[in-house]
Amino acid sequence: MRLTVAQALVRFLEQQYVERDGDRHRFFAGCLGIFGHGNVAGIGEALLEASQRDGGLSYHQARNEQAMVHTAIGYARMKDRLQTYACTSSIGPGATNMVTGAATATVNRIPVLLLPGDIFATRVANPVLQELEYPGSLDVSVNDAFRPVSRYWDRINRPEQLPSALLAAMRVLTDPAETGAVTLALPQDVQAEARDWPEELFEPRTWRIARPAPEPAALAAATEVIRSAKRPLIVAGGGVIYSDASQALDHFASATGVPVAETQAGKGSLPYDHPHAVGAVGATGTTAADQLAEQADVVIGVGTRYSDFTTASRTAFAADGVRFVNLNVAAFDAYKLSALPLVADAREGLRALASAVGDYAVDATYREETVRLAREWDGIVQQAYDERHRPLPAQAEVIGAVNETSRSQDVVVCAAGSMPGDLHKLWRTRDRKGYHVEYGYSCMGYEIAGGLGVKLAALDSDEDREIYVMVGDGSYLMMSSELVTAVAESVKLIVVLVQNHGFQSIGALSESLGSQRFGAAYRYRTESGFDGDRLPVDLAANAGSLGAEVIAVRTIDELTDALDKARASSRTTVVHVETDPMLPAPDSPAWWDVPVAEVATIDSTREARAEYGKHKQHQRHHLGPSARERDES
Ligand SMILES: Cc1ncc(C[n+]2csc(CCOP(=O)(O)OP(=O)(O)O)c2C)c(N)n1
Ligand SMILES: [Mg+2]
Repeated sequence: MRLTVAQALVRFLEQQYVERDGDRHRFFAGCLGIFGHGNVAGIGEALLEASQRDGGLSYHQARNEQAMVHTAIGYARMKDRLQTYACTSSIGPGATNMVTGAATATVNRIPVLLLPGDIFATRVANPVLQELEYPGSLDVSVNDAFRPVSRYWDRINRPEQLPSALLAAMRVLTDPAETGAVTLALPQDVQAEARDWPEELFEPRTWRIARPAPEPAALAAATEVIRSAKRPLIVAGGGVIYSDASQALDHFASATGVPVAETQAGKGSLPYDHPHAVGAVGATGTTAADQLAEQADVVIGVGTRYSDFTTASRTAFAADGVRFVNLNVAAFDAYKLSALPLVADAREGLRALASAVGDYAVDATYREETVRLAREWDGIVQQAYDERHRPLPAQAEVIGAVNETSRSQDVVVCAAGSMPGDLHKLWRTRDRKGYHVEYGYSCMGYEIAGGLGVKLAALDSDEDREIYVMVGDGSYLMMSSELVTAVAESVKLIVVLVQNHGFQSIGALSESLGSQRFGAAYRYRTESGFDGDRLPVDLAANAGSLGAEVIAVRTIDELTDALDKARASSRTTVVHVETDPMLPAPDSPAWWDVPVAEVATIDSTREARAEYGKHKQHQRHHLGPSARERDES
């Protein structure tokens, strides 16, 4: 078949399928893109042809290249990584705008295929517009910046290279241990070059998503440690969700009585009111999970990468001789914290463990303790939901109103600011896909664009889900552009825009570290800093100008009414609510390691440094069971 490189690439993408548990479907839902001279006549032309044939790859116009990667991530995460979008950009700034998106995907282990245009392979006309010339090598372009943030990176300098690059890209995208951003840089001249391709390249190809089983010896060792545990705790991460292991987790926890705590990506592994759920763990954890973590003798990590938020910067698991058993499909994560590694799919691993531990169960007092602690925390949550602060509500009340007016299958989406921590602790998740907080990269600007991807995924799966995007004023200002895309695609989102006049999460952090909220508020500059009046910024008017319906509210009662209206509407609706940033949500005493200046002229900094030093003493390296324990065993 005689096709251009771009036409061949698009035809190949159309024929890629994945299969898991007997379910087979296309891997690419479509291609998001913004055109410029680096892709308009190459990939752009190929997508135009695709739009004119049955089953051709669909094209979706985005407003910002970073945002379109977020949309692809939101989609792929909602689809448990079994389906995603490709993203095409021009060269130069269009391409580098995607670098942050690539990092977001790779940190979160979410598959996205990035197709940045690249400078001429032939170099006849160089430097092309937007080419950054690197005097030390004409082989370098800005697209080399994708290398460290991609799990596979390639540049197609000759048409003949395309087939092997495509197969390598698919292997990585569909490998649960390897997956992340895959970047194929496409020089703009090569995209338009034609060649005779072998027919086999365009035949349907099915990639089976592996569910590796644990190795018997590793399973036996893990079983022995778990059976010896008096105060075990499961830390459920994103891997539980992607592997669709909630039922297996429920079964394991119910049979053994081991309590289940959740990371940000793992929240929703069990419903919040499951008898063995103890909620969020770590720096933004519940008092229940964090107290159990502190005293746990065996921590069973399932599908978690143990970020510093999960381990409270390695202070959460404080018991002498605490051991870790890590069930993870990626060996890299399974070996963390000197754990006994169980390299396997989460669902298969949990099933194997459930049968291997036999009649093991925690004793009744521990079980009662976990239930009591979880119940106590739930009471604290209800109180936080029900406070009626005046004149402005607390953020926790806003979360409560959204939670209580949403249905169990609806999805809350968030990424950065003070809301992710509050949601982690306070959101009552009732559906395994009901909680979608991007906290691997905590990328401001993910919220609306990511929410759009979540909604597209729900629509494609014929699922009736409202998507509640919760976004701070800071994140909104950084990237609200995809409201326009949602309007253009007639995809409905409910956006709850929380106005608190600045980067208040960082303000609170700054204050706690003795830096006096420096640079965190949105105010006019005066001679002494940004401490003048509040800015006359009207984000409600801004959202309206982008084509969304807007409802501005002042109280929680008004918010509840507005949320009802937003749900009844068929259009994307932004609910604007102002909150009091000085009303923090309830929390556990957990710590987060953010270093404070060792010397300073400012008293508040010196005091914070002294406090910092105290916390540092509790930080653990987790290099393995102590020598004494090794001798005993
Ligand atoms: C792209 C990006 N830049 C900077 C940060 C650091 N950061 C984390 S939260 C935050 C402030 C967010 O402000 P807003 O959305 O208003 O939420 P609030 O903190 O007020 O709750 C900043 C600057 C980040 N996470 N992402
Ligand atoms: Mg804010």
